[in-house]
Amino acid sequence: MALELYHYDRSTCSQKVRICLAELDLDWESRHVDLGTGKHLTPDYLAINPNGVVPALVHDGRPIIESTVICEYLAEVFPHSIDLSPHDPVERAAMRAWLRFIDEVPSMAVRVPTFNRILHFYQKMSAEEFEAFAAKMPLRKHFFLRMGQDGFDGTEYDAALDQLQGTVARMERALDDGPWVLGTNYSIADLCLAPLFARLQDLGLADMWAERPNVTGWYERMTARPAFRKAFYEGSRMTFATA
Ligand SMILES: N[C@@H](CCC(=O)N[C@@H](CS)C(=O)NCC(=O)O)C(=O)O
Repeated sequence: MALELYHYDRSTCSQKVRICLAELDLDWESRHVDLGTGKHLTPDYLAINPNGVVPALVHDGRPIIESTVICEYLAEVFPHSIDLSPHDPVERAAMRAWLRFIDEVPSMAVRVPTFNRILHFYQKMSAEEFEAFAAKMPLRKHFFLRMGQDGFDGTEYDAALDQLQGTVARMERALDDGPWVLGTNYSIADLCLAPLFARLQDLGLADMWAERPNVTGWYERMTARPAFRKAFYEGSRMTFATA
């Protein structure tokens, strides 16, 4: 099998890549990595992705990591069915500026409300077990230590929500020239944003764009795409059960 995707059903970063694979109409072999049981921290997986996070793509035996990089790679190597990246270098640079922003701002911010809703998982551990668990994270140790077993405090939570609201406002302006964030052409920027909105919806935060007609229309268009539906198969949305 040429393409193997190491991913987790409910990971937003994995969802991005699954949308991209579906848009490009590519067949891939699923390697499900269960974050709940720490499969992303096993030596075998760390040999593929030393950052100990999902997703990772393996193409003909060669690993490619970082969800946004994977999407750009796929669009470059398999451009058959749809152009997901502009040909014009200036437009491509504009797309990459969006991708950088998405990785640096909303993708980080959305973790704060997400993890505050799954604290029960960490609260089952003793303080020592939690510290040992955090220490195993190649990339996320300090994120988990800042969160602690009681979750992110009001200041950090408010800052994250402010960054998410700022993202929605920025999109609303960009979508004046829509229907997609770069204008007429659907691109990797749209499919990287979509899972963040699905997560906010699952968190009960969809009010954030209720008064934003451009973003509302964009999300409706996005979720109507066959690729979105394929990527968000049964069991891939967060339910935030507390059991
Ligand atoms: N910048 C990385 C981030 C990947 C990432 O944070 N993945 C999360 C799931 S969305 C993960 O594996 N988390 C593991 C954990 O929280 O223990 C990418 O875009 O691929």
